[in-house]
Amino acid sequence: MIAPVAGALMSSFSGPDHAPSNCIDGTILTSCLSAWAGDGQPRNWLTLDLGIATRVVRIDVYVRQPWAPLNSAPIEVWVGNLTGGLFGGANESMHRCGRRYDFVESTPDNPFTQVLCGHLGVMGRYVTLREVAPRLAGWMFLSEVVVLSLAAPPPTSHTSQRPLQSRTAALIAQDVNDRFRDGRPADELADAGVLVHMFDGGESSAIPWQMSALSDHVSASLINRRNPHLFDLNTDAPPGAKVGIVLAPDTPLICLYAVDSGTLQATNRGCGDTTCNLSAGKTDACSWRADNLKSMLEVQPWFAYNEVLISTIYWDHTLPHIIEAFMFIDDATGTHARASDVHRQFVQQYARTPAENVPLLRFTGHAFELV
Ligand SMILES: [Ca+2]
Repeated sequence: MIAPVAGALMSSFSGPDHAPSNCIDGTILTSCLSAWAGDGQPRNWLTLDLGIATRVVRIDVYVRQPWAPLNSAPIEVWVGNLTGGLFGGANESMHRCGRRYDFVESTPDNPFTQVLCGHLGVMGRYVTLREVAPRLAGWMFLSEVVVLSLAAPPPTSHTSQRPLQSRTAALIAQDVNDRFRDGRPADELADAGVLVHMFDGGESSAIPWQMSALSDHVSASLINRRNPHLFDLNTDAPPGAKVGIVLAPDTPLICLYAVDSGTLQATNRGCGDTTCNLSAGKTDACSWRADNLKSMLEVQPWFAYNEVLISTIYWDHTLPHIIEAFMFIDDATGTHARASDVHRQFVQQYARTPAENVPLLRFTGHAFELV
């Protein structure tokens, strides 16, 4: 699970646009950058404060911004109870995860670098990335650092010690159809309907269910029987384009638009700068807060699809859980074949895990049929 981060400190930073908080703000499009350090200067470092001692199993590092300077020295990742970068290599309260890294820039098929801390993880309140010494003059540049911890242990009651039974494909299809049939304007996602991301070119080419990290948000639509409209690339869609993913009903949303708002270039993780409210009555020039789902659905035009935004970083780090089903709209040549191909790849990837039950569904506009 993603560990909450309470704050970040850096040895120095080059200005307010590159503050250390930019490396923990949930978007890969903002970065933290140290001030220039000359030859012989202390090495640069970035420390994340997790607030409490946490068992860290993995740290994922995004480096993305084509104009920016590359890191000028290899970087080590440490977990423990000390803040800052001045601890000694043999300090018993700090433990290094992985090796020394020359973090490379995020690419569509390799959005981040994984730093592993072993199967059991490493306990610590602080995660520090620091340059190796000795070093030459240069910068330290990172875009986002995500800390993964072991999931909290289950409560120790007799009933919770039984392993969770994974749902069968038929049961998942039934759950999706129940939510579609009963969906209505409501603030809880599971009460409002079914969340669907239609493939729109933002996916990784090598792994179609992984986002490419070219954007910090992913677009989806919340549909139900009352309003089943979906983004589908319309008539110019190539064969097989009308394929999508049904997202888990616990997926957190960033913000909401009552119509397609072309958010790709919008600031503030796609949410823009104007927040909707009921008295303004606007439907397209503003975004609704995620906890105003009911209001957004109430103003959504009956003939249009809505646009709901999800964090790319959340998506990356909750695979395969975020994927409840694959789906397709069977009205274009090759769509069923393309969907089957993606679904087969996914099931092979997650064989012998609960995710191997993720079904493929045909969406008719009225229901999801198990294929
Ligand atoms: Ca960032």
